[in-house]
Amino acid sequence: MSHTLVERTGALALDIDAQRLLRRVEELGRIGADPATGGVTRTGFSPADREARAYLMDEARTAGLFPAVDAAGNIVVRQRHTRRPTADRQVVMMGSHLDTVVDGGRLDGAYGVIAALEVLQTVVESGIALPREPVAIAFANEEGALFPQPFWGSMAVAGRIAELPREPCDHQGRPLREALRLAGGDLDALGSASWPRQSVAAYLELHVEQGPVLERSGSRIGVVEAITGRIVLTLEIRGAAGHSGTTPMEARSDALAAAARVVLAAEHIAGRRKLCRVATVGRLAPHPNTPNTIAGTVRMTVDLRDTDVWRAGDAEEALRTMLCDIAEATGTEIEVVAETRSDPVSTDRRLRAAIAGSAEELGLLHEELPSGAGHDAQFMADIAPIGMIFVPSIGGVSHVPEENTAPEDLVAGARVLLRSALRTIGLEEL
Ligand code: HGY
Ligand code: MN
Ligand code: MN
Repeated sequence: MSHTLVERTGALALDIDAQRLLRRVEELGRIGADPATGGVTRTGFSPADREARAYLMDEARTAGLFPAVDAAGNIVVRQRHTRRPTADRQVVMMGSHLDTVVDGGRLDGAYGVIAALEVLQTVVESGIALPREPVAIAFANEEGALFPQPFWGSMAVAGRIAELPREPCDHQGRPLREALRLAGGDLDALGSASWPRQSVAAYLELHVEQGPVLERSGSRIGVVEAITGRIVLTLEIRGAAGHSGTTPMEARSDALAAAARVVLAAEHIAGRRKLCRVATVGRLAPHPNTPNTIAGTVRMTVDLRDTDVWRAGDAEEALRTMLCDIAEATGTEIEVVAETRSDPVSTDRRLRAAIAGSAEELGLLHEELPSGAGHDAQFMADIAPIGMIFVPSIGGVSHVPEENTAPEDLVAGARVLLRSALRTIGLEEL
């Protein structure tokens, strides 16, 4: 692996400021924290998300760096010169997301953003001139927990503007336009958030594993080989509301009873038939949701995942067939009212080698593994080679208040990100 372009600069001797990294992780983790549960809620473009964004931009400015918000609401942090990147003035981008799920953890996304800022600040403070500019980014609305377009910001950077809803709304139908403006974005200028072709030489994302693999094997670093594909169908089930006491069973079109069958169908598709790796109903909203009224409508989501796009497709087809059968059996109408898709992607061989080589140089046991979670990296793969670094999750849990990673692993991951970024910046053949 030739990274001589950087070796001569002495940059590979740089180290991050571990205490600064851990301080920022803790400070950021307090924003949107719920003392009752210990969880963090910073759904995309919510007031808590805006507070976290302001924190990141303040830290960047204090570090003498230049944060800027693009039209999609992404925060891009650069060093002094802000010349527009082009194919012959490339950047190496590092980042993740600040937004969270509801009552989630303080590391999912946020850790990767703080580590990217730490790496950028370390390089800029060294004064070492590098052949490519390192850039840190906080992608907007990766989770899609409030406004249900996950990977919003990375889709915009990757130029997938056409795939974004024209007038996006949250789950209650409230428009995104104003919330995006308050975050510094502009719904009418989304196209300006995409980066010129070839301007990003590579994208690296550091993230907590969110699963049990590294903890079980004892590896300190995960070299991600592929990121799962994901299909999320939003269903509307329409039955007939009615009095729970006076409506005979045979005269009902119970939307919630139909929804229950959909939940079991999703479990059956992945759990029993194993058509895809996992299937989950995470959101289920009956109306009117009162004890003595038969539910007239239900809104729910079905999340299907697999690293093989054909298997995910087979699972979707099986589900759609089962939805027809359930509708007929329950006398309801079941409509797919929205769907979001992200294809499985592989990481770049050269970046995997840079990550593995960096872990080895730092004496850290590492292994290759797939990601069962989706990440902004899988959209950045549209415009650049991608690499992903995992650190162990204690108990293998995430998207819950108990999400945690040992401080020494947080520091180790950031050190691998620094070294991998420097190796990548020095790669002649990108
Ligand atoms: O859902 C996911 O896989 C990620 O957390 N957005
Ligand atoms: Mn997540
Ligand atoms: Mn994440």
